[in-house]
Amino acid sequence: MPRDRIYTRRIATEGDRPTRGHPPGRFARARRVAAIALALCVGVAAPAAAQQLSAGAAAKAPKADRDGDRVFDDLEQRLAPRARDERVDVIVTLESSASAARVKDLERRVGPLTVRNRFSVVDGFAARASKAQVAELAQRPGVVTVESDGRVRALNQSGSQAFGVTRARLDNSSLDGNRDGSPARYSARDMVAAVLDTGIDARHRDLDEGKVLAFANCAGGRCARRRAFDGNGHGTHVSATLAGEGDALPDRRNRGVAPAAALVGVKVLGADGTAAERNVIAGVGWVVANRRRYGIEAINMSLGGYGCSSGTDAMSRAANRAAAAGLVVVAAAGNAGPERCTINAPAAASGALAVGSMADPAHGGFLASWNSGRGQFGRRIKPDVMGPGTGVISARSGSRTGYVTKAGTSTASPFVAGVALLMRDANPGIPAATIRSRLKATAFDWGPAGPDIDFGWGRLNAYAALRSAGARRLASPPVPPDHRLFEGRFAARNEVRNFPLEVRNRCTPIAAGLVTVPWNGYNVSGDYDFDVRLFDPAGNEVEKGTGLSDERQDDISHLPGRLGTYRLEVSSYKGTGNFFADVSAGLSPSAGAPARCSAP
Ligand SMILES: [Ca+2]
Ligand SMILES: [Ca+2]
Ligand SMILES: [Ca+2]
Ligand SMILES: [Ca+2]
Repeated sequence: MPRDRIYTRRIATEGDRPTRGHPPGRFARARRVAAIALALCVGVAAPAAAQQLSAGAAAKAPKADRDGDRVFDDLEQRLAPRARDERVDVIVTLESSASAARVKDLERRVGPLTVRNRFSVVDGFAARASKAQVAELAQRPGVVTVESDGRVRALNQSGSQAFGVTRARLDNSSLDGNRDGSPARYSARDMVAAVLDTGIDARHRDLDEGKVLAFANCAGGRCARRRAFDGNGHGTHVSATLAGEGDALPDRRNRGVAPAAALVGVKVLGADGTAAERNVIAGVGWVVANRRRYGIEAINMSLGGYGCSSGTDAMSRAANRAAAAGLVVVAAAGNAGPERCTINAPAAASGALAVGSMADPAHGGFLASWNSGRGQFGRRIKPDVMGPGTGVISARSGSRTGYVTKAGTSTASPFVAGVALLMRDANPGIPAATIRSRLKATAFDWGPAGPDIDFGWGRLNAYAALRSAGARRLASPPVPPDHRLFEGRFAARNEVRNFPLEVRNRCTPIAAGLVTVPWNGYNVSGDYDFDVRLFDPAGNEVEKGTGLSDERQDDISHLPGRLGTYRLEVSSYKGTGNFFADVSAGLSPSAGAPARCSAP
């Protein structure tokens, strides 16, 4: 292997990496410290909700009680520096209902608590309690856990066609979420999704005409009905991705996944995109209590707490309760990646479908490097599936016809929730658990064979999911880009592996995502640094990977200029270990080709 050549050329290219396809500021690699600083700068440019992702994830204790003393690690961490009488917001879960009498009885034992709310959807309550009271509460019979009432935030970052929805609706135009006889009218008899978010701007053309059947404001932890509004814009974008009519434009090209479905807005996040966890628990409770009244079939939560969760916390239990009540619960996996164990509640709940994000294969098809995931508690695998989460165009709040492009698992989650609604539209009797399992079983397997901690069960295949749910007339599945997985191991630095790619159509980008395993966190110490480059049939280098600040992943996207054998080169710039590379490309004449592409 020509190690010396590679090494020499590497030095020449340091700090000069292309940034295409990624959020801004992701080109640093020569100086690891600078790279971390840049990650924080990305947060400043993003909405407030996303700012703390990079900064807070590493230090945050998980939502889990690893030592079994009934006090969650996140609360232990929060209480550690505090005095005995200092009070913090907590959530207490109980073996049975948090009746007023039961809470009063606890107060008689541990002293007065400032009770914020008693929950209906889980047995428990939110309160302010001192460090000493937390210790006493954990000893009381009937108390299951005491955890921090932490913050949740909208999971922002900033292609129906590629994920099979467009083709499914071409084959069966009745797959739109309408079930009450008129696509122009909205009612509880239509497919209905509840969107727990910052609100919904129901004056946008894509969300007007009665689409928002009801709106509840749960700010402050108690839900009350009021007129729909969105002081942030996140919830509006999410809502229109799920069910936007698309009529803000004449050709309706930005319509949502289930454009004739109705929505119920549940405002749990403030205008700054954050809120206390108790708001979310209250919001889920409101949806469960009102599901029959408004015909709610699914819940979308493009939000999450900080730090990873074992799925046993109160928000996760609320999600599980909603799933047990028959609702399809879909939650964004989070954008806190690529650190280990970054999926937070409610996506961590076993009853929630945790959605990670990928670029639309037409735009490259790689795993979004900000995905949360990678090794949850025990043997559980999260995320569950990958949806489209880069360059997603959807309604802009505060405008009648405006659109805005966003990215992140926030945008992938409502897409999957929309597909879940269409599965119910095709088969109203299908249980929520079956929808979850079919969405997973029909996904295209990416990454290492079988479910894995990066891609979960794989890339959403909406067409196959709808067919498996019983949707009729789906007889012409779209041909996805060809997918190859290359795996290997480097025993020393500067080793090189080459993988040939016989490209047979020029309409499908060659996209490669190199992932280094075992995962080793931010490579600030330079433990691993593997690189990927692409050479055309003439041997010219046409692309080199856009490694991010984490260095665990290195991506390429290239529209081939010619047919023939391209060469993907993977090399170890630093460190040793295993790697895998997912490649998507047009290795057969028709694979993944957009309908309008006429190149051979
Ligand atoms: Ca503990
Ligand atoms: Ca209707
Ligand atoms: Ca409209
Ligand atoms: Ca896999």
